[in-house]
Order: sequence, then C-alpha cells, then structure tokens
Amino acid sequence: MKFLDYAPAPESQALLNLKSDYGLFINGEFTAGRGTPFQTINPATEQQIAMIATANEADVDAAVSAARRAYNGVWSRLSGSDRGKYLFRIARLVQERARELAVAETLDNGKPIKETRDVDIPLVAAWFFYYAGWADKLDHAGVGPNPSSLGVAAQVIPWNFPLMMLAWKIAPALAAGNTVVLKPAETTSLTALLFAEILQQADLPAGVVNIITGDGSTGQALVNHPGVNKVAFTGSTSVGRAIARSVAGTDKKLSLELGGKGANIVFDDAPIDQAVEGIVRGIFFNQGHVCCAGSRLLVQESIHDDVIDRLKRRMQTLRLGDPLDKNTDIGAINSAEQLARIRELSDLGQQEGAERWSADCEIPENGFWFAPTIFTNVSTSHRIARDEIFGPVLSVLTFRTPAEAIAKANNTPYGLSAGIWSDKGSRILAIADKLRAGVIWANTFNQFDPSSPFGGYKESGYGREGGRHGLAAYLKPAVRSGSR
Ligand code: TAP
Repeated sequence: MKFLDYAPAPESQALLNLKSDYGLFINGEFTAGRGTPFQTINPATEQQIAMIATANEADVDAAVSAARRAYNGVWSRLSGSDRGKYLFRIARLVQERARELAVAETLDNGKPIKETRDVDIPLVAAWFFYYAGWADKLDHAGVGPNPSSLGVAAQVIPWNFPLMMLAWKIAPALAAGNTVVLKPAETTSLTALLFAEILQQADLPAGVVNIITGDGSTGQALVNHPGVNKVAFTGSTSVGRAIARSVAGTDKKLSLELGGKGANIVFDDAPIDQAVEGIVRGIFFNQGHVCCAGSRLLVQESIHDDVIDRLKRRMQTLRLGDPLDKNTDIGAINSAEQLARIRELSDLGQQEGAERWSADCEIPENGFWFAPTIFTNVSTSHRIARDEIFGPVLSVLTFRTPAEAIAKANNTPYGLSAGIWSDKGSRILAIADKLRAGVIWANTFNQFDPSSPFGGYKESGYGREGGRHGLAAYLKPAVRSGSR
C-alpha cells in the first residue's frame, strides 16, 4: 500500500503497536483504498496517529458485493445459535483487547481514558454479549414467528462514541442474520479497523462485516448503493434528512438516530448534591459530545441559586487535560471543526444576553480544548437553548410549575432524552409520561444498557437501538404461505 509521507507520533505507535497506515477491510482482508488516504490525528496533540485509506465508489461496490456473497453463501444459512457463537467470540476478544482498544479510542477521539476504560469498551463487549444471546431467539423480537433477515445492512456512524456506535450497529445486524458494510466517521476510523482485526481473530466468515473508511462521500455512495437492503445511520439531523431523501422511493429499510437537546429537569425536592453530579454527568461526560446530553438544565426557580452555586463549585474540581491521564475528567474536543462550532454558538449565547461562566482551567497549548461552561439567564428563544452545541456547554433555564417544566422541556424540535430529579416517584412518572423524549432517566443521567431501547422522537430520528426493538430494525416478518 502507498500512503502519503508523514511524521508518525512515536509514543502512540510504540504503546499500541499501531501500524502507520490502515487499509479498508473488505471480504475479510485489509486492502488499499482507491481514493486518496487521509490522516487521523490525536485531537489532544494534533499529531498524526496513522494514515487511513479512502474508499471510492468501486471500493464501496466491492464491499457491498462481498457482503452480498457472504449473506447468500454463509451467513443467512447459519443457525441462530451458530451466529451467536461468533458474537460471543467477538465479545470475549473485545474484553481481551479492552486495554488496547481503550487507549486507541482515547488517542483517536480525545475522550478521557477513564471513560473509554470504564464505559465505552465495556459497553461494546456488553452489546455483543447481549445480542449473541438473541441470535437464536428471533421469534421473540416482536416481528412475529420465523422472521427473516433483510440482507446487506449499510451502517454509517459518527465520531463521538466510535466503537460503541459500531457495536450498537453491528451486533444486532449480525444476530438477526444480516451482513454489514460499515463506514465510521472520518476523524475516528482507527478503532473500527482494530475491530476488523478482532473479526479476523474470531474467524468471522469473510465478507460478513466490511469496514470502509473515507469522508461523507463514501457514506453517501454506500447508502445510495442499490445492493443495500437496510440503512442505519447515526449522526447529524441534516445528514439524516439527506439520507432519508435518498432512500425514499427504494425498498431499503431505514433507521435514523440523530441529534438532541435533552432537558435535565431538577425539582426543588430533589437530592441536590446527587442532582449536581447528574448535571455534570449529563453535560460534561465525553466533553458533551453526546446526542442525548442533558444540555438544557431546567431548574425550579426556588433552588436555582443554590444549584448553580454548587454546580460551579463542582465544575472547579473537574480536571481538563491529557486524555490518557486516568484522573482527567474533560478530554479534548474531537476536531478543529467541532471546536469552532462550540465557540461560535457560545459566543452567540453571550451576544444574545445570556450570562457565561467557565471553570478555571489551564488549556493545553496544542490540541482542541474547551473549558466546561454554563450559561445562566437563558431564554427559550436563545440559540443556545435551541441548537445542539455538542460540546461541554450547559444552558440553564428556570421553571416554577411542573406544567411549565414540561412545556419548556418539549419546546425543541428534538426528542431524544430527558432527566427528571425529584424525591417523589409519582411525580417522576407523571412528568415522564408527558415528555416527548425517547429516553428518560430518573434521578440519574447518561446510563446505557444493551437491553434498553434507545432512540428519538421528532427531529431526533426514528427506529430504536438496543433491546429487542433494536433487533426488529434488522428483521422482516415471515412471508406467510398463500400471501405474496
Ligand atoms: P454527521 O456529520 O452527520 O456524520 C455522521 C456520519 O455520516 C459520518 O460517518 C460522516 O462521515 C457521514 N456522512 C456525512 N455526510 C454524509 C452523507 N451525505 N451521506 C452519508 N453519510 C454521510 O455527524 P457527526 O458530526 O459525525 O456526529 C454528530 C451528530 O451525530 C450530532 O448531531 C449528534 O447528536 C448525532 N449523534 C446522534 C446519536 C444518536 S444515537 N441519536 C448518537 C451519536 C451522535 P464523515 O465523518 O467522513 O463526514
């Protein structure tokens, strides 16, 4: 393979034994892409980690053809329990290589090692274990007896939880008997290619999973490919809309997981210190690069000052810096583009009259960083209360009555997540019933479990991932005899 000249980042290469360049993973083998390779960098240092191949249309076609051959030749003929064995094997290999995957994910994405180590990678393994158990129980997936797989699934994922999003996509697709072509995000393709090595270790039949890297045009070529039966996309609402348009009029099945502007609602009877922890977890976990982040705090007026005081004190204790340091709470912003967007929206918040406050922290000289920030005096018309910032920036609004809390929480084009903090279970249930959000946490925030369906309403997309609902997205009902 030929790639561009570059100066490698020696410490990361040595630590992980990373290669200097990575090809596409098609039909069980790594192969050079026909497009121009691109560099993947460590957003905490701006140093190059490796060069990654770009798939052009011919490569996309080769990947879809490989997936089709694998579907017809092997995967659709295997019993559910045999498919499950492969998934169990993949889950165990992820556990065996957990440390390496955590470090690689942190290097390539910028998120703190304590998150990749304790959240991302364990959840990747959990997703494969969970769906391994489902592979021979598809009759109970909710689409009737003897459901069929769809065929070849095209899956396009974002950069905020690279391996976790990959697991959310690949595990149910394979369990349901589909084969896959997956395109990771351009800035975080590395760990998907390490995962491809795991597929080789697991002896997964060639072509069952193909991983093609590149920019948005590679993703576009994949979802538009006529050989694809299912498109599963996680990413921005704007790209999701474009994909929905391109899939319209075809028989491709589509699921979309898009953006969010989650409300974290704190009532005056809530345990305040716990709520403050939940607010921090809601917006500063993964630098706020979380579609279901609690990016709008709705706090009852009577406790506003107390909550904000305690929140600011807690924010002063957050450590921003080297993502590989296990004491780091706030890592790097994933890319220069994302940092520019966070800065732009935050500056706009100030111009619109909201009050800005950031924790004091030293910002490293290189890399992309943004101090944890809150805006108070925010009104529902402010852009920072409406637009997804996708960064460590919290917009604080107040409410007096439960009805006002519900109205403000629902006053968004999105409908992905919400949190409710209250001492009263009955209040939590009553409010949850009226929120238009696919996921609602009670006295906690940003907790994930493979058995729990996840997805949105309104402009947050449609379809669910996780649980049996996640399987149903990759199945169709059996054709009954006598019907056509
Ligand atoms: P996008 O820019 O939408 O990119 C997502 C993926 O789509 C990337 O792999 C991207 O490739 C690819 N892509 C770009 N243009 C495409 C096109 N025209 N056709 C097909 N694929 C295309 O989103 P992002 O910036 O990576 O991720 C952030 C967004 O994802 C946020 O809005 C966030 O809320 C959302 N998100 C949602 C969820 C759920 S579960 N709802 C989870 C995580 C993230 P490149 O990277 O090469 O551009």
